[in-house]
Amino acid sequence: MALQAAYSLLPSTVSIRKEGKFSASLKETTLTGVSFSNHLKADKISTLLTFKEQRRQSPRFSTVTRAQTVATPPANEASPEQKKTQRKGTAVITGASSGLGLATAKALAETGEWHVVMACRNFLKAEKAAKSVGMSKEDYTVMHLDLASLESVKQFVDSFRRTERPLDVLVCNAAVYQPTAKEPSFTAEGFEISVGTNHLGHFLLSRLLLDDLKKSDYPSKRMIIVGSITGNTNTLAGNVPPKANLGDLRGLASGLNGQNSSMIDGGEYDGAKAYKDSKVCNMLTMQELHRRYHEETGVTFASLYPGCIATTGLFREHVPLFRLLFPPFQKYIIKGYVSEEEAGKRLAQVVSDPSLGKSGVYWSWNNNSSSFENQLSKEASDAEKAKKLWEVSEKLVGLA
Ligand code: NDP
Ligand code: PMR
Repeated sequence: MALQAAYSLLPSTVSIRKEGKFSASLKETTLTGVSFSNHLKADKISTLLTFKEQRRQSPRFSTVTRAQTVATPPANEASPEQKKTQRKGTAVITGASSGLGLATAKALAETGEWHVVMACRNFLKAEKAAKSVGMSKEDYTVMHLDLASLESVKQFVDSFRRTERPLDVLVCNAAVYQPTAKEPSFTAEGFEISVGTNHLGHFLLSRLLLDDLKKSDYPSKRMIIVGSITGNTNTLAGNVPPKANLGDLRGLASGLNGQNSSMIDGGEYDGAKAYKDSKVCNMLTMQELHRRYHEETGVTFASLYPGCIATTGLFREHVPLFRLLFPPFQKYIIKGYVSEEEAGKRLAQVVSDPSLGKSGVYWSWNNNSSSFENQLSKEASDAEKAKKLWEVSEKLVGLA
């Protein structure tokens, strides 16, 4: 939290030291918010930063890039594969009433090839948002979904099925971030709200809608769960305290209801950490879905870091000074900033671009807005942890 105050003092050099774990210095750099190991040459890295923990965790850190750059045509250019499609695709996007979700809905609707189901907790806000970005009535449907209630998730699935629309792509995008909360708040079923909404709500939704995706005859069926750099401790952003850490999942296993703990690792409540933990859960869930279902169903499972969209509603509960300084900090110092529009185009590529059809991938974009397969941190790619998370989450949402 002390770091937030540091924004008021930010010069062109940023230094962080925390418990001797790492130190980093940024000066005249062009950091775009992607994993250093993918992005900077080894010689630059060594002059820019000493990243002891990273080196300990990943011997690959000092070697440059296994990332693959893929040339991606703009989302609104129809590929031959898309042209063959007889009907519009249907994409369900959670949290499409603002920020990334809304920008993605708009980008998809504009192609004329997608009908977007905006799955939102605030029906009126979503309707207004769709109108405000100029989406045409025939390109979207707003449906109620409150991810902080498992009952609402089930009702949404029932209502969606009643529309008799096929499901071709599901985008799990909605999230809450409570960095300044002193005490945890809880979902309808009593789970800490960040993990309850961002992970458990989406976990149930994705499990229930997998059957619907399976039934789709669309050429490329996809399920996308939005991740983030801040959950990945193989990056500088992921090393800004408090760091994501699920531990042995003891807090989650004991119900995440504040009686034993409201944190997945069983520790003291920290709203910023709870959000980052939830993003690790999102990225682990995507990989577990891939391992369990990709071959059997042909569904592509993917996650992404769209860039730092520093102006969205995600930061609505942050202190005013943070909201003032975060966008210029990201634009001019970190150079990780992307506009909502650009981020929406990126997520729309993961939805529909044939060149991003590979399953099990965590996508990121470089300075030229070219997509590449990024590497997840040790924890966010831990298959054992993903399996355990899956099993514990199944129990909590009533699937096991
Ligand atoms: P926004 O706050 O603009 O969007 C979040 C959306 O989630 C809103 O539409 C919000 O609805 C919705 N939402 C929140 N709680 C619920 C709920 N209980 N049920 C249904 N919907 C809910 O933030 P962003 O656009 O920035 O965030 C979108 C995604 O992008 C998140 O997954 C976030 O983790 C990720 N991300 C964002 C980054 C950034 O820099 N902003 C960076 C990396 C990842 P409402 O409008 O009603 O509040
Ligand atoms: Mg970060 C490469 C550097 C980088 C990137 C790409 C981000 C992205 N951040 C970076 C660096 C730093 N941040 C540094 C050096 C600092 C210390 C001054 C810093 C601080 C910081 C704070 C206090 N950053 C933040 C916060 C938040 O509250 C945001 C957060 O963690 O939300 C969970 C955030 C973010 N930084 C990012 C991104 C993308 C965020 C938004 C969070 C997300 O959705 O994951």
